[in-house]
Amino acid sequence: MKTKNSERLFEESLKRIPGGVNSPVRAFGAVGRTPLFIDHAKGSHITDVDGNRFLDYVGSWGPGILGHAHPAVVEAVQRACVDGLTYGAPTKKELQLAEMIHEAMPTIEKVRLVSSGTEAVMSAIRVARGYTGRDLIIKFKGNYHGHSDGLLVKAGSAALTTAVPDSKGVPASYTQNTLVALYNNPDSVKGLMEAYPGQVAAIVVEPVAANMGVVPPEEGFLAFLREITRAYGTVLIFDEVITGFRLGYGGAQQYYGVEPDLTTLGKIVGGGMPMAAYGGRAKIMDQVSPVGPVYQAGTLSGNPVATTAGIATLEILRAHPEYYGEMERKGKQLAEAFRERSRKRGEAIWVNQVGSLLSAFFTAGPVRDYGSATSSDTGAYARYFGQMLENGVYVAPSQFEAMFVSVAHTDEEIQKTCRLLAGDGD
Ligand code: KE4
Repeated sequence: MKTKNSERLFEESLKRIPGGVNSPVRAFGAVGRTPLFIDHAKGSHITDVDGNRFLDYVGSWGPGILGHAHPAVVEAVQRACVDGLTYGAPTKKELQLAEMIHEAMPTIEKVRLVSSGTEAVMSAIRVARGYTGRDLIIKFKGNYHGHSDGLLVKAGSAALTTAVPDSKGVPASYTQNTLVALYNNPDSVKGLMEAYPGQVAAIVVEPVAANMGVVPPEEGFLAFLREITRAYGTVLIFDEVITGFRLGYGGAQQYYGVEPDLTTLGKIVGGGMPMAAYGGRAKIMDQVSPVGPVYQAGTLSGNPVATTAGIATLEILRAHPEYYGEMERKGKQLAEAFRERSRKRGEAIWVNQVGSLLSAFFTAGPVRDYGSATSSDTGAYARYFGQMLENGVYVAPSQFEAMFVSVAHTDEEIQKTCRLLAGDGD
């Protein structure tokens, strides 16, 4: 596979951009290869600057649920652009998108549009603290909620102590209000809530974890979180930046039937443009300035072009509920192909799949939390990544990311991938 143009661009980018990329995972560090610079994308495929065309299972880490450059979305954005790119003033599109979000997820009685998932989660936590008057938050090991200081943490030494920074540049004082629990481990949550009774403002959770690879909630885990937060007057925040409009039009909260107090959204809600959102119960969201005392603002919040892309995307998903069943069927076929690969090759592979989200962990499994996920053989994953790339299939360049199926992946493309996964070549 020719990659000289990507190599040249990468070399030059390294001089101007840290790591040559604008987000670390894109650097292909975990798979030991030169990152591919993408030239264009359409439907289920991306094409790099050397003309290599790939079947894309990254989909920009989630936004690409309709496939790349969906004609209706592109047309709507093109039309919106000629009316002006940004006004810094309210528009009817923001109200239209807010109504669509509420209609899809009724727990979101009021919503603020922002520009990234990081901003959405950071703001939701601030609102939860403002609403409860408490400082502590609980997050889960292996869950990722963007790069705001208080969330770039790892568990402290003792189980019940506050977290420590997981990044240089984050002062320890910024993480002393963050506690870390274990995903799918109710006792770890109970221990923290009992150790800090009435002091925890919020529990923030990925209702399906997708940043340690895909790890679904075990039966009753989300309902347990709902119960214990209610008992302690703690705000339950579902970080649905990935699962929102992905697991179904109503997201994980509809899929699992558990209602959070606040929800964060991103990726799909912006249709591929820089937009995210946070929202929930009106009594909580009315804490937000200018109505309430919790400040949050943004120059490009609710940007008219981004809201257009989001509205066009959600309109298509709303009009086609059958898409979710189709994507789930394809996700199951891919999961089965990985299991067949494991049987045929005697390779330790554990697959978690929920709807159009899946991850193959190169470990015997079961993978149900951070510890079991990180027992994976990342070298085996890197070899699998290289095999797929050489065969024209682009999967996440990291064991700890998800594989995304889109509406645009055809049955023929899924079958081709399954044959490749099962080692039957093309
Ligand atoms: P952004 O700030 O990257 O828009 O969103 C942060 C975020 C928040 N919550 C969840 C559950 C997320 O998955 C993310 C971001 N996801 C990663 C992929 N796992 C983005 C990819 C990247 O960092 O380049």
